[in-house]
Amino acid sequence: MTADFNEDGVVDAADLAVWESGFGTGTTLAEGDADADGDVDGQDFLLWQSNLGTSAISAATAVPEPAGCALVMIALAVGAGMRRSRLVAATSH
Ligand SMILES: [Ca+2]
Ligand SMILES: [Ca+2]
Repeated sequence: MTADFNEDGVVDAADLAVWESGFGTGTTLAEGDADADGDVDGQDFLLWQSNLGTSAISAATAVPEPAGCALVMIALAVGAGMRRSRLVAATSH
């Protein structure tokens, strides 16, 4: 599975922007559906976050502050997000 929504070969903030645009309404990979279950939700964000963690780009520098705050709220809403956030933070410092 991949969270490369815009299919440019890297998982980065541009893909997050695609996910944000498709959140709640998208149904395809190009709209942010990373796990191919026909919706764009928190699970797809977690996949994006997981894919991002394996690249050289850290979420802290790639995501503008307002978007970062919104994403933290979304991560809290889906529950499992917090642990992954800490893992990303731990590996990017
Ligand atoms: Ca991409
Ligand atoms: Ca999905």
